[in-house]
Amino acid sequence: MNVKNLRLFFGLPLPHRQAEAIDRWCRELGLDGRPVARRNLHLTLTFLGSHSVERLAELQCLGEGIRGNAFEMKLDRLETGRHGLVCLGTGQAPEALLQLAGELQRLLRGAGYTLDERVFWPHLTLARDCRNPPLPASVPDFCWRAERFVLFHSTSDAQGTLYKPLFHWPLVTPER
Ligand code: 2AM
Repeated sequence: MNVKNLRLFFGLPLPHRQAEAIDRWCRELGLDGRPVARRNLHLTLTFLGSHSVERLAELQCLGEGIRGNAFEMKLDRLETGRHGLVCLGTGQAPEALLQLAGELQRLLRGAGYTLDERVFWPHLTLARDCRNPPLPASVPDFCWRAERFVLFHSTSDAQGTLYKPLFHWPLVTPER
């Protein structure tokens, strides 16, 4: 394993209760692909790819420089994507989420990172490589207050994939 290079992404972690509820709901979909483990459920803000450990200090500073607002993250749609991806999406992406993802991308590009050119698509992946469409027994209706964002390190070994939080930063509730 190359320990000098880390596969990294910024994302929103899920509170334990929501992860449990989503996992329970997902099991009832009878998906035939590779499910995302409950401990790894998250919403990606921006994916960085593999970078040297030496860049972590710079990424920590970059995260610290972001003043994002907290928001209600609603997941109320079942969506599908490329390569048999099944995920939860949102009917209305909060402005603060779009601002956070946009600000991260702007700062990262400014620091020389090459990012995905596709338009930001807020989604929480449930499973990959599904061949048959999911058959939901109920409409998804999940919501939590996003109060922090995280830099994750994605690791894989014989035990499976684990997204380890490296640093986290608060999202603040604006005063009225
Ligand atoms: P996905 O859920 O749409 O598959 C960790 O791998 C996270 O980063 C996943 O949520 C994954 O998105 C996202 N990710 C992985 N590879 C990516 C890529 N090449 N471009 C954008 N996002 C990626």
